[in-house]
Amino acid sequence: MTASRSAQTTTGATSAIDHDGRGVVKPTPAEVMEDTGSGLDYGVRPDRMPGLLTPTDRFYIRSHAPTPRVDAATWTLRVEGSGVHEPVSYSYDDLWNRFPHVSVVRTIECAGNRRVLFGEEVGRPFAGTQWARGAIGTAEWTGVRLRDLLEPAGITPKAREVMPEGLDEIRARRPLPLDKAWADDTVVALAMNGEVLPPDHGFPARLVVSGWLGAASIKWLGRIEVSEEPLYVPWNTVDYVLIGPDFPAEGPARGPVITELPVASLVELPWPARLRAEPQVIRGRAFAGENRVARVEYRIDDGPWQDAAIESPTTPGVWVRWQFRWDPEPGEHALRVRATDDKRNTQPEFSTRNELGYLQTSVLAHPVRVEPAR
Ligand SMILES: Nc1nc2c(c(=O)[nH]1)N[C@H]1C(S)=C(S)[C@@H](COP(=O)(O)O)O[C@H]1N2
Ligand SMILES: [Mo]
Repeated sequence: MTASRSAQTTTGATSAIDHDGRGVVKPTPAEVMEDTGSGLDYGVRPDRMPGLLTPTDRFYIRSHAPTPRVDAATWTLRVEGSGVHEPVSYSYDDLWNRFPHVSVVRTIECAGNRRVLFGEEVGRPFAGTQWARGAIGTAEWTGVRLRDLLEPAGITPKAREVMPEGLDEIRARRPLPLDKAWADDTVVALAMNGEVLPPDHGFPARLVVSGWLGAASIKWLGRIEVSEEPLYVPWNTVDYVLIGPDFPAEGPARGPVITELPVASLVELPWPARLRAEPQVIRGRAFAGENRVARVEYRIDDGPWQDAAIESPTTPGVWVRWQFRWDPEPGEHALRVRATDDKRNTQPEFSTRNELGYLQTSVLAHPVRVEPAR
């Protein structure tokens, strides 16, 4: 990185902002990523997703503060709080060598994904990161089960919440209930797609919380608090909660806390799309949080809903790939896709209104212009 400005934080982590005002480390070329304009947040281009796994070079980045540079040699991960008998501390080496490793393929999606489209749906833009459709990605995460790191501290019978905390400037943190912390696929990841975790995605260690909003998957872990009392922090009281007339405050929280993500889908074409009037395959993804995607349907203009073929395993916590064949007529078209999960939840006609513009899930009319075939 050239001409960088660095700030030392109390943890020994350093954060850097480059001369273009970017707070991220990896290159984010426009050929594969969409710049939201915040200097920190970049989405993947939906038409540049080659496989089930999102290559790390284009995996979306959502960071509330610049990527901290953490020295793994001196880094420790501490487990403490009222819910443990004896605090413990692990080194980077401990995580690599003292524990069994698991690898899980899991999708991470930001609760604010598609916020720009949500704004168009309600006729007024939302504040917050200006996501189009790219705040979602799937990787193979390798590391240690969270519960394997908690158990040695001795969990008290009254322990109820587990709160991972990041080493970034804002100390990002958000509690999980004990049962989610104990899940087989709640993992402290050290590697992503077979490579050591890159700085922007949480080096040296990040949490991966399957099927939940991305904000639960805390990056740059430094501390894990286990508590016998409920914990209230910004990310479960004023951010990442549903705020609005339909949602009464819940204690210190301005509304219900967002946890698992509802079913939604994505077409792997630019928005708007331009196609030739010739037979072709239209591809996309659907994701249902902790549920399985059961069905994906598409509709061209006012035509009937038809089934798309699901081309990958339907696993909770992982998106599926779908496709269908289309021989479009020249002209302007609206392509609609609607996914349904195994609990019979279907994408609705309207997203659930909320002040911060989270959870856009309504069926989108994807604009497609078809040019005559040559
Ligand atoms: N420490 C820390 N962890 C964090 C964040 C953050 O700003 N700081 N952002 C969260 C949010 S809102 C999302 S959507 C995911 C994004 O993960 P990614 O940047 O690896 O795609 O990380 C989560 N973990
Ligand atoms: Mo997010």
